[in-house]
Amino acid sequence: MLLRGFALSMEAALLHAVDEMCDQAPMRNMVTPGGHRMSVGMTNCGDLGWISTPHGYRYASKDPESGNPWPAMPECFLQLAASAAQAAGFDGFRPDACLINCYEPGSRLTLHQDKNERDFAQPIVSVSLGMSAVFQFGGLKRSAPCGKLLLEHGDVVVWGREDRLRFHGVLPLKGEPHPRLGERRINLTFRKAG
Ligand code: MD6
Ligand code: FE
Repeated sequence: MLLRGFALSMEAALLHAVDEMCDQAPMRNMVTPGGHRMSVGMTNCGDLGWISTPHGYRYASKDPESGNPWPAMPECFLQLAASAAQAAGFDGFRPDACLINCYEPGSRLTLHQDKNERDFAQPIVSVSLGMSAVFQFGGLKRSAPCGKLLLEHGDVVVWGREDRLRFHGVLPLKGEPHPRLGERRINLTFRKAG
């Protein structure tokens, strides 16, 4: 379910929290099991953080760069994730992981499924900030045709139930820089991973 502009009223608090988080656990370009450096910068907050390593994808309770636990999930993140999930019909969503993606010109995320979480009955809440991006959503097989959706600053998407394992990706940024974030798109994805 797409909730257009759902995060707009919390913009200032969200961006402030992202800045603080990146001071504690800086954005980095992780390496995939295939040996490629990802073009999207990533960091995490919450009890668990999603990481890619040359050995695979997984959730980890510590930032492998520093050995420290990931920064705590800010209260405004928890509130936004729970209220968006509720608006999409998922009561009681309490994420334990938030992956923060940062796109710059040329960054893209190839088609993938989110399947490192324990319980696929739990939704994923995805918040877009900054520059717009075209989000591709496909089917349950990589080869299925993709629909396209323009996600703009403040939009929130809730993924769940029969759509939870759809392939999806993000095309390179185009369009106008964002007044506050410049040529960047920040995406927050909230999950109950553990
Ligand atoms: C992004 N989002 O929008 C990347 N995954 O930058 C995702 O990969 C994603 O938005 C699972 C569920 C929702 C998402
Ligand atoms: Fe994903």
